[in-house]
Parts: sequence; C-alpha cells; structure tokens
Amino acid sequence: MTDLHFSPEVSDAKAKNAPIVALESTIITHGMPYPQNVETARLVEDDIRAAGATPATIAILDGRLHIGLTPGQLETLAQAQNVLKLSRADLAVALATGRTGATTVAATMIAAHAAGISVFATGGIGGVHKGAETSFDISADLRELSETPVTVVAAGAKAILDIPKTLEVLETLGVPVIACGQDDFPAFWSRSSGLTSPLRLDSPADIARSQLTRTALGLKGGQLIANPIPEDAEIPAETMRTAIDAANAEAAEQGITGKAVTPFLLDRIFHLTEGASLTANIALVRNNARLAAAIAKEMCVAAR
Ligand code: PSU
Ligand code: MN
Repeated sequence: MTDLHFSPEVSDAKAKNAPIVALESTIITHGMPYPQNVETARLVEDDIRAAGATPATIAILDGRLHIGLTPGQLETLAQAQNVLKLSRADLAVALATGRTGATTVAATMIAAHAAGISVFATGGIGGVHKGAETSFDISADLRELSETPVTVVAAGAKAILDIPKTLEVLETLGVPVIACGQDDFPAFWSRSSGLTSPLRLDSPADIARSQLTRTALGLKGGQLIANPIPEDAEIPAETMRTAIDAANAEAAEQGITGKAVTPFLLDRIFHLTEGASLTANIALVRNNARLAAAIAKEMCVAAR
C-alpha cells in the first residue's frame, strides 16, 4: 500500500475535519511557463486560505505521493525539467519506481479521494480533442469523473477541444455537468461556449448536497462544476479562435500525439496570444479556487 504524505498544514486540517481543496500539479509543470506557474500556484493556495479552507496541492516527488506541498517543494517542482505527466494509467508506475511527476485532473481526483478530500479546483479539464473521430484522443479525465467521487471546479473546457463532443461523452458516462451562475456551459477563456449546460446550480450549498446525494444513492463518480471566467478577464471567442486554429494545425503538422497534445497546444497558444491567454488563465483558476473553497466549507456543514 502506498503511503500518503500529508503536508503539516493539510494534516492539521484533516485532524480538525476542516475544509480542504485539492489542487493539481500538471497545470504547474505542463500548463504554464516558469515563473508564472509557481506564482499562480502560490496565489491560488492563498485564495483558498483567505476563503477559509486549506489547499492541498498534489504531486509525486521521488516516488512519494504528496497531499499538500511545502513552499520549497512547490518551487522545486515548478523549476524541475522533464517532470512526468501522470494520469490514471501512470500513477502506479511512477510510485513503484521512485519517479517525480505532476498529476493531471484524473490522477489528482484519485489521490484526493484516497486522502479523503472531495473538492478539487483547476483551470480546465481534458476532454475530447478536435478530430477525435480519427485520433481517438479523449482525455482520461472524463472517465475519472464517472468513477471517483470528487467535485471538480473548472472554467468549462478549452476551445482547443471539441466542446459538443466533450459534453456528449460526459452525458454517456453519467457525469453531472453543472454550470454555476449562468445557463451556458463556459469555454475557459470565454464565459459562453454557445451551448446550454445540462445542469445549473448557483449555490455552493446545493453543489455540496448534490455530491453527497449522489454518493448516498450509491452512484459512483463526481461532478463537473463549470464556473465561468470573471467578466473583466474574459477574452472574446473570436480573438482566441485564430490562435487555437493555428495551434491545432501545427500539432497536426508536427504529428504531436498522446499526452503531449494538451501541453503543446497550451504552449503554442500562450505564444500566439503573446501571453494574454495566460493572464486570463490565472484569473479563472483563482476564481475556481474561491468557489471550490466555498463548496468544501458546505461539504463540512452537510456532513455534520
Ligand atoms: N487543460 C488546461 N490546462 C491544463 C490541462 C488541461 O487548460 O493544464 C492539463 C490538466 O492537468 C488535465 C490534462 O487533466 O492537461 C489533460 O491532459 P490529457 O488531455 O492528455 O488527458
Ligand atoms: Mn489525450
């Protein structure tokens, strides 16, 4: 059995049954450039603390599964080269062989659940890629949402993905897709994808109760909470489309496949938008962290 290594802060919160919000680490190592990656990670952790919950950033360092990182560990991970990107398929191999790796949404859900944490904040989830009808590129994040009882707060899905297909797969898998505060399903940099969200809940208390009710019904799996980017940080869909189309075309041209696809697209879009995509990304992750903290607090109230 693999031991979980809790940071002192998370260990303390667990002992008190206080609200905890899990955070992924692939966004740090494969989603943003240094030093903005570690600056954002620190800001997001502080947002969660300011909202009255405890952040638990999850990663594997030298074969140890960490639930919560110290500031030094966070800095080391953010600067490290050739860090593995770990999804469900990779987790056990990395642990068994003493590797260092960052957890995706899927792997972070698995680790959070093992640690007794039921709320997780991130930027965007993986989904069905454009051209999936030939590439079969569908993120393991989608299936994880149907298996593991963790509520994931994200700003919807990026328009680098095929959003209609992503919603169809989530429906097939029985994953509740719940927009918060609006009817439309958000599209990461944009508040609307042009598609109506299957479900809508506006209060953290309702979101917490829905997850607990799902589990009480004997249903496996979590929920996807789609939280739109704050208005002042939004980038119009039209502006993003040019960069996204160019990035997708380059990925196809260079034959990028497998787990390299998402990091490649994120990096190209960062450069093609001259950093504007990153500024918006940071704003939406912080917004998601605040909502996740409110949900985690309600989970504690409802579980009492
Ligand atoms: N989408 C983003 N930023 C990210 C990711 C996705 O906007 O950093 C990361 C997350 O860790 C997500 C992973 O779980 O990419 C999905 O990778 P794949 O498509 O290979 O499953
Ligand atoms: Mn993929």
